[in-house]
Amino acid sequence: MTPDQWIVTAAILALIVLTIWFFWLKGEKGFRATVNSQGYQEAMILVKGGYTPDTIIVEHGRPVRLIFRREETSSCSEVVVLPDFKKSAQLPEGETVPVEFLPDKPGTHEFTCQMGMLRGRLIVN
Ligand SMILES: [Cu+2]
Repeated sequence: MTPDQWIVTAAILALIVLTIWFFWLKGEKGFRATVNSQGYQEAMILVKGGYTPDTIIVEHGRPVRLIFRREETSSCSEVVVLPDFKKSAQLPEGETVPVEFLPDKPGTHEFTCQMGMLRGRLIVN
């Protein structure tokens, strides 16, 4: 390759790196719910000293199913509450509990344990 071609190649590579970097930085931090065959946006959430993942990203207007699995005996996390969607659920230890609702309000919505000590976020786009 001639020096000119080297410069062009380097410039193109730099552009590619910059593009990836830009989108990567711009990307939201959180778990994007996956759409299942019934059209639900689903996410599994492990309840153990907190919520994992603690940030779930969903699209506005499409039904959501959050599947909680509590793997601890601490009574703190016995109940999960989604005040913005008027939802709450008992989470017996070792059981998988689905919570379904329609995310009709864009924005960030919290879900917490009954006392508000454990916190997670649902981001509706
Ligand atoms: Cu609690």
